[in-house]
Amino acid sequence: MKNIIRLLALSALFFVPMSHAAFISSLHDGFEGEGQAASVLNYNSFINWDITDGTVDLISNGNIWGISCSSGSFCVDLDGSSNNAGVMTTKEGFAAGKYKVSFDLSGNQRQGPFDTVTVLFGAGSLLNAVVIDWDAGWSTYSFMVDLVDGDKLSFANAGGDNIGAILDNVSVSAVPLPAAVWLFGSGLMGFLAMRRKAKSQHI
Ligand SMILES: [Ca+2]
Ligand SMILES: [Ca+2]
Ligand SMILES: [Ca+2]
Repeated sequence: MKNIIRLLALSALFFVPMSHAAFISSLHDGFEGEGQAASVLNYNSFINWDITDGTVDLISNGNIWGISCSSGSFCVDLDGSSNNAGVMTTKEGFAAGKYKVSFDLSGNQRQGPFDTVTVLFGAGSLLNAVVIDWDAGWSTYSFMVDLVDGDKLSFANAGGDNIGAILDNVSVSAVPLPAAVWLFGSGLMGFLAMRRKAKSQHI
């Protein structure tokens, strides 16, 4: 009986890592799936994002403000329409590991001088603070990051003049282990199999 209890306690220990399944390992969002017909000011119903402070605007490509998205029909003005620029944070946390993060950002396309966008992971690990001129065209920004379990990605435009940098095509992908590691792993397995075979021939 004692052994069974011990076994149960041990298996409970082994099952702890299963909770990692709650974390995601990729996110690709060009804001095309929100199901809106036009721009929505102070939009707060994103599929993949919580607005954890202030507001952002969902922008329809070529709207009355003449804002062009990087691709597709929708993108996001990171400074909404409430005089309090938003903080956009992924709803889900990412599983620990190495990731490639990229996103498209343009200037606010309306008035000078510039906007500053802070890109963060987790509890304040700064990925970058992008200073972007109002008339800067679309650029893709890419980074490699090491994440711990539960890290969330967030974007925050400084200020609150309702005119923020424009975000599109956010992509976060886990970077697979280098092929060399797999080769080494299968080589090791082959070696062990050979050893096992050699051993059995001795008997
Ligand atoms: Ca888009
Ligand atoms: Ca706005
Ligand atoms: Ca601004």
